[in-house]
Amino acid sequence: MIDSIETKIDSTFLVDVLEGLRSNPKRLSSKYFYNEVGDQLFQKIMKLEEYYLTNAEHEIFQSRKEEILKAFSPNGEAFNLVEFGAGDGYKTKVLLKHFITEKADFEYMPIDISAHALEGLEENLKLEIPELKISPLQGDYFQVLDELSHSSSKRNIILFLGSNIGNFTTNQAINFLSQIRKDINPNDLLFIGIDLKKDPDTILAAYNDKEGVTAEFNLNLLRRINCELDADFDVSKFRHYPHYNADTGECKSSLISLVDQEVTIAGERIHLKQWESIQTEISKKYDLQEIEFLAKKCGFVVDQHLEDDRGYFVDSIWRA
Ligand code: AVJ
Repeated sequence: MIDSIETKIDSTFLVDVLEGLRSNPKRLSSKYFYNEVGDQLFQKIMKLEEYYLTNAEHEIFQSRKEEILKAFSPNGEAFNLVEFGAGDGYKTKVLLKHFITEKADFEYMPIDISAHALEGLEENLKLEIPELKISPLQGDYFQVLDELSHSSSKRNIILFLGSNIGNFTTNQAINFLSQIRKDINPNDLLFIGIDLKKDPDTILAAYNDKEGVTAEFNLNLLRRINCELDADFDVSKFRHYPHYNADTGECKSSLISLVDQEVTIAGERIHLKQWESIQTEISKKYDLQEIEFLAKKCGFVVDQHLEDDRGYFVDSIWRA
């Protein structure tokens, strides 16, 4: 009996969820947003008017693609384009198409934990850009990067786009980026997309869209826990609550319990007081000075900042 429960339930997920809900304040990790429904909702978010991040980075790629290729391959040298957490490749395609048109000598290597996501991306790219050399790598970012650094003599350009770095606290970001720095070779580059501090109203709107897609995205985490961890959250008793702290640049999302309630997860009962929150996501915003400090702290040198016209977003090129 116990055996059958254990094989049905992903134990890391369960341990993380229980640990987070036993903590004070309660928390759940945003990395668990992305099941199949979560992936679809995030695709929808990226198309929202309010979610300026995707358009801003797309604009940067569109208007600076020549410069970007020049930075990646100044004299036509071969390179590997290694993308961490590639998603649907909507923005990356702008670069890939340009590089192909310019006959750049490169291979595209999207890395993802999800084999499913990688298969979809590869299929789509093979249709849309048949000339592209693509080698998807399934696994942990650092393991893959470490292997690649030892096995390939070509320059590795690491793409970490879309302000995914924003999901980390400053300390987590420092650890993550320092690990990248440790794993790469001297001639390699990190190309990192970061959302910038701006009018707090603009930021809040991006995480509180009128259609309620972001609210669904956040609440979907509870639905996922219900399905996968045998839990009984009543989603209607929670409210999506994004809040931005201009002092720290942290836009946090939480789920607020609207009533005093009890939830059962894999047999364990968790009590939630009325108005108690569960922290689910941090989407940190930086300014250019903080980005330079972060780069330096992690052992990188900033080569270039590429910003969109409104100054909403930056793609920053760091060298080892
Ligand atoms: C994919 C982590 C960059 O934090 O802006 C979008 C995820 N969350 N809307 C972000 C997200 C709510 C997104 N990142």
